[in-house]
Amino acid sequence: MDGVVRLQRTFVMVKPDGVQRGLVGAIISRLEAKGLRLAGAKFILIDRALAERHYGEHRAKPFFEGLVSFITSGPVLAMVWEGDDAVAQVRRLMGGTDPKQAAPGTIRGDFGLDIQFNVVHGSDAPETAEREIGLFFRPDEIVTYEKAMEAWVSPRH
Ligand code: 3AN
Repeated sequence: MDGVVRLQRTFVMVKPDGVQRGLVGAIISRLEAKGLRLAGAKFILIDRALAERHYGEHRAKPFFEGLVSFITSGPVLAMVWEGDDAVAQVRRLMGGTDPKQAAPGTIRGDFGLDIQFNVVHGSDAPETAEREIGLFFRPDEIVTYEKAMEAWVSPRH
């Protein structure tokens, strides 16, 4: 990396399969251990309208219907995480979209076998993160605070 600190927010969701399989704690642990900071969370059932907005870019894809019915099939944990380069760092921790190809050590690489039941979602770019956070959270539901350990994670903040 270039050593530049980019404080970012990203949207992360434990999908219905991750909730049903009891992986919520394990996923949160990995993001916390990395040094990212939880800034918002809600445990919800996504309705069809929100699912279609969230996955709007995939509307024309053959897997769109399946994706919408999967993401509305059970509760999810929607979260906002922040930290230096948070968007890309969460993507690296999650691993590739297809758990069969995702590297061991990543969330999907360690916990999944199916491209749709891939346990977790994370925004793919800062602009996407802003849009997705706006779909799921009101501004007053995002908590701004500091954690004492942060000077030991990102000393140049
Ligand atoms: P990512 O979640 O890694 O950003 P996207 O944005 O390409 O991946 O896809 C969104 C979601 O659509 C994925 N998380 C996955 O659940 C589902 N998906 C992507 N490609 C396929 C596919 N070929 N078949 C079924 N589901 C898919």
